[in-house]
Amino acid sequence: MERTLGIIKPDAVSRNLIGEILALAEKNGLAVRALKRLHLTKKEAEGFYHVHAERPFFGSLTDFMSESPIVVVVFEAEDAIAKWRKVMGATDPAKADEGTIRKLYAQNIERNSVHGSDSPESASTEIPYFFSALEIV
Ligand code: 3AN
Repeated sequence: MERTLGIIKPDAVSRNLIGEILALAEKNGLAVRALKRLHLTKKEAEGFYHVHAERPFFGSLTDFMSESPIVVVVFEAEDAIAKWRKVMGATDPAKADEGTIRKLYAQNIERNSVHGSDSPESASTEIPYFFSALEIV
């Protein structure tokens, strides 16, 4: 079994899409092992996205991620990382497959409703950024 970090981003939480997004995940075999709603500070958003610090969209992305609450979730499944990324769809909603979360709900490439770890290495740093071992059950 593998674990991955999912985030329901501010654009989706503020449009009351938490339930729809979790339902799509669960229907695709991703089990929720930990879940919480929180409002990141700008500094906390910068810490989470530090690998993108040099990208031109870093300032705008971290403003967006700290504008209003998010929901963070640990999913578990066989191949959870790939499975969740398939359910999310491509980063750019214009390129996302039909039926994916980003095709259904994303507003643009930045306000794209969800995040998912992209490798076992990123999952192993992203999950503990938000959850202690005692919170994952
Ligand atoms: P993904 O979330 O699909 O793994 P990344 O890791 O390349 O994509 O990008 C992280 C986040 O940065 C995206 N979810 C999106 O919100 C934002 N982002 C990526 N590319 C762009 C871009 N060209 N312009 C604005 N925001 C972007």
